[in-house]
Amino acid sequence: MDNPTIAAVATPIGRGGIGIIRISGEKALRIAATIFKRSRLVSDHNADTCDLSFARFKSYRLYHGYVVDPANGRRLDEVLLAIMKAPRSYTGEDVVEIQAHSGHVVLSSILELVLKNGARLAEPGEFTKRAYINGRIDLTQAEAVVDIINARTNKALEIAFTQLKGDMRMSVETIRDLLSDIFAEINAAIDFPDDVTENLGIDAAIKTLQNKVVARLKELIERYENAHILRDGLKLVVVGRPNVGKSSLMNRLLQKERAIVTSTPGTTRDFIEEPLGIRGIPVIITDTAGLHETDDPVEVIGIKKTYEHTDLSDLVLFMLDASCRITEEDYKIYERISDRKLIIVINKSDLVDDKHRLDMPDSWINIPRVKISALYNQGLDRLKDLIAETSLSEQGFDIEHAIIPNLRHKIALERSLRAASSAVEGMRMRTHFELIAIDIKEAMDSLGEITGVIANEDMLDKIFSRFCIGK
Ligand SMILES: Nc1nc2c(ncn2[C@@H]2O[C@H](COP(=O)(O)OP(=O)(O)O)[C@@H](O)[C@H]2O)c(=O)[nH]1
Ligand SMILES: [Mg+2]
Repeated sequence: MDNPTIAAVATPIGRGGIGIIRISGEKALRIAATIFKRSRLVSDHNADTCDLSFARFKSYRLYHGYVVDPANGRRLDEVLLAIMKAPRSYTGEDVVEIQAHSGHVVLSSILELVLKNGARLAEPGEFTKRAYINGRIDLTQAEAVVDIINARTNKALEIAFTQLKGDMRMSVETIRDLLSDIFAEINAAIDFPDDVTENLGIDAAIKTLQNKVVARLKELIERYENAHILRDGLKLVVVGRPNVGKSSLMNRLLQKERAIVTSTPGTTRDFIEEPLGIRGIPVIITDTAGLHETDDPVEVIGIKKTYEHTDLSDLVLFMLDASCRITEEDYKIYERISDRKLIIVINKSDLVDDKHRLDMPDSWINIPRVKISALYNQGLDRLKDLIAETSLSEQGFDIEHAIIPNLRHKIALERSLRAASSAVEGMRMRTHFELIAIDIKEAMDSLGEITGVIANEDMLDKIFSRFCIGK
């Protein structure tokens, strides 16, 4: 059979209130009927049990009973069985969920029994992949499922939920439909080149392309640029010479002693990464080895890694020490990171009085800066505001329209935009309709990759490999 019935434990492994085993496919109901005995009297634990033929299961019903190994009649657990018949289920196939007690042994033995009776173990994301293949959801919605599971802030969750509702799909499909209409017109023009209304039609098509396709694509791409960190997280790196207080700041922000703080320079030799939320933005913060000239081979590696991190970061906190002058090392560090988005963090401000000003070169004037004391927890709120302001652009985040493309969508949108722009250019120049048609098709297909009407195995593997087993 080319579409086997699949099963997996759908809840995290470990001890807990309930654990769920999910089964999906043609044989799901049959398997359930084989290993499940329904209780006659719900309230009585020693109640009689009875068989229930799979044909008598009703959709959207919960059945109370026992998982019983048909080979020896042994009861494995007392469970609730949830039945969701095709096509109105998560996967679009018959789905059975066995709600058992959650414990490693009980769940694995029930799963084993299910597998012995005709299912095979599901791959990560396979339930959701089936939902996509059966047309229950499109690819953007499948991706949203992972995003919801991985969401670290309320905003990330909101973006994911908007996408799960299908808002991303709708906006992409609307653009694709427009392109599709134009594609049909162009093809008609290819077939009937002498049509007198041709010029009129082309001008209208140019207008539609510009106002409703190109403009909308640009807007979506901009949304990615402006707000993708709300969904993907902000990569924040703290750099500075040894002993300025980088690890102290990291610990303050995390509100725990994560990094070792000492008065001996060179304590942090490796980088430390931790997730946290700042003003609703999911952040990955990296504490790094102090940057300075050194012969210590471990430190040299640490410093090389620090720069690898800053090169990949969205925002760098460049830390200085308020209590001493800017040093040669500070300048060298600045040279190396000046192309990044920066905030100057002047630490140890508790050691100087309020009026004290650190002498900085003119070229640093326009860099946002904040005075803090990591030791005494001062200025941290201002720093957090600044991080949020600097990393989100003016337009920022429009709560009403939480449609934010992910990187995969953005790349496809850009390809579509290039092709659509080229089509506009071609129409203006009245180039061959055949060439224009190729561009329009390319613009359509790129959008099709976002929703998955056009997909290849590689792309699907990449998307579904992000899932966990049982989802
Ligand atoms: N007075 C003062 N000392 C600080 C402050 N932040 C850190 N320190 C001290 O500076 C030393 C080096 O701190 P650490 O966080 O390890 O610096 P790193 O090498 O940049 O990671 C430690 O003794 C800290 O207690 C601050 O805001 N004020
Ligand atoms: Mg340190």
